[in-house]
Amino acid sequence: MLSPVLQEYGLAASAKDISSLQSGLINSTWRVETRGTSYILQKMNDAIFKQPFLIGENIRMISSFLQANYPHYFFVKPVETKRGSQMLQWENAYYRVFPFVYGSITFPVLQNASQAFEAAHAFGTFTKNMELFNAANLHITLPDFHNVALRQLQFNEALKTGNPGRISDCKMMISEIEKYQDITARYQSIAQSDQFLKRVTHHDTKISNVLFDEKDKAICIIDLDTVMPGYFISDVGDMMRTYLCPVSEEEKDTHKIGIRYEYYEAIREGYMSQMHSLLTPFEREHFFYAGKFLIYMQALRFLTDYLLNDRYYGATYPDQNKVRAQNQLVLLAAYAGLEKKLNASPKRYYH
Ligand code: GN1
Ligand code: MG
Repeated sequence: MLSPVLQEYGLAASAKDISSLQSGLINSTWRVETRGTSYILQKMNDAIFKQPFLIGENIRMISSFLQANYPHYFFVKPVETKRGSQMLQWENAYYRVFPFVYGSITFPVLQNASQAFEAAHAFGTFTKNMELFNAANLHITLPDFHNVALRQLQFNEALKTGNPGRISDCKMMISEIEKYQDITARYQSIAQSDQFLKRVTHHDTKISNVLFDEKDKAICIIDLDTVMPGYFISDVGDMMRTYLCPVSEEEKDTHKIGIRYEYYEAIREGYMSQMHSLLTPFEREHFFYAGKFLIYMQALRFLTDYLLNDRYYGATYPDQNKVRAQNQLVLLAAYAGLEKKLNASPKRYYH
């Protein structure tokens, strides 16, 4: 079924093996082995990315800026089709191909704090290198993606229009959410402040979006679909959400959820070694807040989706989005409880 797509890339004849890769909740991904070379093929979810071609344009702008200003910065560009396009439309779906980076490994969860440092350093370097590029030139591929105030409104709406059985089943979680209204209020003051800047932001800094070499050093970051103008709390927050806990958002056993302090320090060191001098003092004060902001927003998004019958994330078993929301709320409570301790840990910002 993918053969006409590969044909457009001139790969159909040489493709020997196509295997599906489990990566992310939104797009579908395959590894394509051809004689001599491997590729990553992705089918975009156009129910979510309504204008996939804008992603291609963003990546084109970013890659030419980096090539001109940081020629040694390693960046994986999409492979062009035979007609010279970075994205292919075929039967109402959109596809892209990337070269597979030889020797690279990805991790579903982090195995040590040094990987957290490496990943945070890599995402920090990306934003730092893009500092002189005008972020406002990027297309907004997902409007209001990390606008927690809007996510809050959507959640409030789901409480009125959502599945009544699910709403009553989630009473405890719904009242737990109410305890965190200050997170949304704080976001609103951030959004109004001229001391909080919109920069080129990745918006999906999970560990599987970093390619590592066999010595655990980051090679590069991938998955630039959600690169848009944004606040640093989006990138740092998603690192906190996904690196600090020893288990993933899918974990049902909430006793396994906890915060690994040394990973927090590693994120801070890795990111700040690149970004400290660019952040305003007001932004720096919000380093811990970044984690609360993102974990809370993800809890809201999973619970909203559950109440609306899983129409965004889908579910492989009936209560999956409820499990994910519960997981994120437990993580949020654990994280929020450590504010003093994490803020007090020594800061260095070198390496
Ligand atoms: C989605 O599919 P993936 O893993 O790249 C989502 C992120 C969420 C994440 C939660 C476009 O990302 O915002 O944090 O699921 N991306 C989109 O697993 O909604
Ligand atoms: Mg993604």
